[in-house]
Amino acid sequence: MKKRPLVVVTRRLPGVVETRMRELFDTRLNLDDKPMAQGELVEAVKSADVLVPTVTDEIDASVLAQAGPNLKLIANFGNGVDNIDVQVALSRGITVTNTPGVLTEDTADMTMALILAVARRMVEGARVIPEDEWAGWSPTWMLGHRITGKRLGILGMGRIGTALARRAKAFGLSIHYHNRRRAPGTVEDELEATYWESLDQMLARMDIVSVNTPHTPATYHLLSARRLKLLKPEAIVVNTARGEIIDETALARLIESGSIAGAGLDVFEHEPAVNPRLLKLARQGKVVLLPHIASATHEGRVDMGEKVIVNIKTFMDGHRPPDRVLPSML
Ligand code: 8YV
Repeated sequence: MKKRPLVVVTRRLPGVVETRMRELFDTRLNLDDKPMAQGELVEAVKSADVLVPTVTDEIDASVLAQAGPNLKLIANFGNGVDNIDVQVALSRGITVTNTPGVLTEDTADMTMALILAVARRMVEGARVIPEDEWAGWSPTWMLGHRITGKRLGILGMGRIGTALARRAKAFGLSIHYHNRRRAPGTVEDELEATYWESLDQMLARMDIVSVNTPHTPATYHLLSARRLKLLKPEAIVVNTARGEIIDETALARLIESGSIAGAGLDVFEHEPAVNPRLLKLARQGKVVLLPHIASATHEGRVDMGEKVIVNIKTFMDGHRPPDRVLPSML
């Protein structure tokens, strides 16, 4: 690869990251930060040596089919790579990298915050004073549910699932998990975690279920209508992974009918559109909806940018970039 590759960045990144990229590469930035239309993405892949997309860019097979011969690396600014058809990219000899590790703690924090927000009715409560509706304290008013002593079922015990488990254990929750592979004994011991080989059996026994698995063809609607019906009526569901993992309409219907108590969602099936049923439930205080901000910290975004730069630089220097996405991860 050339010494100064043409790097096309699809969205605005933190200033320090953009500056460093300009110093190192022939960088084309998206200064107005508008998500690129598919046509603009096609133009980008035709000319770029390296593309730096984000979750808002759909780098699908039709975009990749038009990639120019120079495109050798897609360095995703983000952990999840479900916005990219990685199989097609790899089959065309394009390396794909992501930014794992640096958003783990922030995402786990926000997952814990969502659990507390739903169980303790924080968003409903926080509206009362600004809207001048506080008539004063009452022993039976605005009661939520205690989380200490409850069972948390983590779907996907990777980095973020494990970081969530550490936090949740400190809050007195018992840790249960379902994962493709059982976690090492040392991790289970540390977290006093119970492994459930059967997701269905785990779901039926949990008070809180957290989705922390990547979105792949195998996890699409993993929480299907059938599985969601296995949950207890007191259960709550939180999702800081990807909207597609839950059948959102089924979730909304089950909350409407009282078969599930509530949900805390940071991600949605058709972002930025949000299912109108969920919006209605949010207005009723039954769900807490956040606009995909679980990893949104200044520190995290700079760290992600640095990871992108290291991946590009290593690749340019002829070495294997540290965060290559391999077919076994899909
Ligand atoms: C990022 C995320 O904000 O990294 C991920 O997978 O979902 C988010 O936390 C986004 O992906 C940036 O592209």
